[in-house]
Amino acid sequence: MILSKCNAVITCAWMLLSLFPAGHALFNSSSVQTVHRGMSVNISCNYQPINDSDGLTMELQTANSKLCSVMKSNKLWINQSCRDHCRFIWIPETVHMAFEVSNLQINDTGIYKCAVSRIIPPPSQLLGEEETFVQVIAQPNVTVSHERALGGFPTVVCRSEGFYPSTLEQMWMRNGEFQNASLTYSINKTNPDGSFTLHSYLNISDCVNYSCWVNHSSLSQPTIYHMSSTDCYGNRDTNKWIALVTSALLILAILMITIVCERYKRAHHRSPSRGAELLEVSCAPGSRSCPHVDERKTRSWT
Ligand SMILES: *[C@@H]1O[C@H](CO)[C@@H](O)[C@H](O)[C@H]1NC(C)=O
Ligand SMILES: *[C@@H]1O[C@H](CO)[C@@H](O)[C@H](O)[C@H]1NC(C)=O
Ligand SMILES: *[C@@H]1O[C@H](CO)[C@@H](O)[C@H](O)[C@H]1NC(C)=O
Ligand SMILES: *[C@@H]1O[C@H](CO)[C@@H](O)[C@H](O)[C@H]1NC(C)=O
Ligand SMILES: *[C@@H]1O[C@H](CO)[C@@H](O)[C@H](O)[C@H]1NC(C)=O
Ligand SMILES: *[C@@H]1O[C@H](CO)[C@@H](O)[C@H](O)[C@H]1NC(C)=O
Ligand SMILES: *[C@@H]1O[C@H](CO)[C@@H](O)[C@H](O)[C@H]1NC(C)=O
Ligand SMILES: *[C@@H]1O[C@H](CO)[C@@H](O)[C@H](O)[C@H]1NC(C)=O
Ligand SMILES: *[C@@H]1O[C@H](CO)[C@@H](O)[C@H](O)[C@H]1NC(C)=O
Ligand SMILES: *[C@@H]1O[C@H](CO)[C@@H](O)[C@H](O)[C@H]1NC(C)=O
Ligand SMILES: CC(=O)N[C@H]1CO[C@H](CO)[C@@H](O)[C@@H]1O
Repeated sequence: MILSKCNAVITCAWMLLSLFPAGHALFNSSSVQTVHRGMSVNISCNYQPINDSDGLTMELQTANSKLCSVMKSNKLWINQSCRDHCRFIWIPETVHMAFEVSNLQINDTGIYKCAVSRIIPPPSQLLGEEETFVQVIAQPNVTVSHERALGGFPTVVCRSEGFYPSTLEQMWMRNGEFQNASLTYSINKTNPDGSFTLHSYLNISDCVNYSCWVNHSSLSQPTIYHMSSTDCYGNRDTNKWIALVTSALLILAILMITIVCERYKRAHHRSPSRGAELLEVSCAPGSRSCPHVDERKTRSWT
């Protein structure tokens, strides 16, 4: 469906060209194209046909595969084969031929070659080829957060994930001033899709404005990611609350054990044989500290 439409467009375009005088330029050059992941690139074939009646083939190749090839015969473009995400572009106004490769992924980085050959009349002859280096880049996804720490000040973590190529600068700033890099601990890893991830840890000793400065070729300029200081205090408050609630519950438990034990101790004084049995039953499942608490409380209260 798409191919037949394409075929019609190409044919139509070629017919349009026939109305224009054909150029004589025949040259090659090398160039670099930098493209964000998921975007498209046009690989130009810097060749302009000399003779309408020539039979030509145009091919888009990478180091290890043929992505697309188109043939012109009898003034018609015949689709031969194009892989997914590849198509032939023909602009009659500028007599421009190119291949478009869309939805580029990190592993699509490499050299692309467009080659034009004449097959009719024989012998076949390479008329021109152009190499383009396509550099796919991927932006880091940056997050700044605290690692939970019970008591004391936490560690702050800056995570730059899924970037490509691997060169990335990541630095910590404290109140707007760069921190000495020797204080930072970093982990660098490769993701399954070929992108990279960099985590930087910084032990902090105060709750001020910490931010993460990141620079990468995919960013138009270095970017600073902030972490609010209230966040830091918030975490410490949470820790304090956890500690407070835990202590309160512990004290309550000790008090209850003490009261229960005290009650049975008194019962034991009144009726020794029955009391001893009851004390054993009530204290055994509670804790080993029961008789200890019992003794201490007895001492302090009497
Ligand atoms: C054109 O391509 C040929 C062979 O690939 C190479 O030797 C030549 O230097 C290229 N010319 C330019 C201007 O790039
Ligand atoms: C490639 O060329 C086509 C036709 O000129 C144009 O529509 C498209 O936007 C171009 N794509 C890129 C990525 O430049
Ligand atoms: C184009 O090719 C045809 C057949 O191969 C030939 O007769 C004709 O002279 C050529 N024209 C030009 C301008 O080279
Ligand atoms: C960035 O990472 C966060 C957390 O892992 C995720 O929710 C989000 O979708 C990511 N954003 C992009 C653009 O990948
Ligand atoms: C991460 O590791 C790769 C491969 O080992 C390396 O090329 C790159 O420079 C490292 N990046 C950083 C920011 O350390
Ligand atoms: C970073 O710390 C190291 C060791 O503590 C020190 O030698 C170096 O001068 C410091 N660098 C800066 C820029 O403060
Ligand atoms: C940060 O603290 C942890 C544990 O307290 C320690 O193991 C680590 O070496 C510290 N890192 C730096 C860069 O000081
Ligand atoms: C390239 O990467 C994409 C997505 O990351 C994956 O779907 C595809 O299989 C990879 N291609 C090759 C040849 O490894
Ligand atoms: C932290 O830095 C941000 C951005 O520069 C600023 O908006 C905020 O007021 C600062 N907070 C404190 C507590 O200094
Ligand atoms: C940021 O990175 C780009 C490319 O990686 C580089 O050209 C630029 O000088 C860097 N900027 C700063 C401020 O380091
Ligand atoms: C030579 C060739 O592969 N031609 C194909 C062009 O596209 C149409 C429509 O997809 C096919 O039917 C042809 O076989």
